[in-house]
Amino acid sequence: MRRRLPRLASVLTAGAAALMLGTLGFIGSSDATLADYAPQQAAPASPLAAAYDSGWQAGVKALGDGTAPTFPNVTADSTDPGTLAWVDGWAAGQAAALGDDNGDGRVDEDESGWDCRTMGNGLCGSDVPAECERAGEVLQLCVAVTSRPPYGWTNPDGSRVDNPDGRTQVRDLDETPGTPEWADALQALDAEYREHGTRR
Ligand SMILES: [Ca+2]
Repeated sequence: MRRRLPRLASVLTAGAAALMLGTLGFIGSSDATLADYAPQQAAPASPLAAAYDSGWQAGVKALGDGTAPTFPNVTADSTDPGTLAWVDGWAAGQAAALGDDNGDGRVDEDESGWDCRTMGNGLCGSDVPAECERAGEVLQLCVAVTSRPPYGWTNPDGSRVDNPDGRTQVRDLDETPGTPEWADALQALDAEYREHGTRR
């Protein structure tokens, strides 16, 4: 998690915050007031900055260990500049805590809050061998095939088949990585391993 300093400039984008207040039931059932979130440190230069900073702290506190942004449950005048600054601070504080670098409410793969172990396909860059870099939609299949050890089997007629490890097999494919034909070839390698990979 990374914390950035509050940016007062985003108070100027308060129009977006007002829309959020209007559409998400901000005015309504309530068990807290703005007074509950009074600034806990020396007052910044202006009331708007103080409201923003207070909102930031309240937002981070309300987020706790959560992984998705939340909305403040307080009653306030949604046209008041101080309220808008406070809500702006709330959203910015949560975005910073979550690592949602562009503040769009979602942590995407290229953002600092992304955890490759638990998000998306659960694969981290270091888990993806070079042979699978262009795998696209069949990435997981490719990673599975390339993870396999060398294996072989003896046919009923006595002939012997020995396959190299999965990475070598994928590298040796004639098809161009990323094409449907290549995906079909991966499927074939996978099927062959499932059929023969545990026999000796
Ligand atoms: Ca984002």
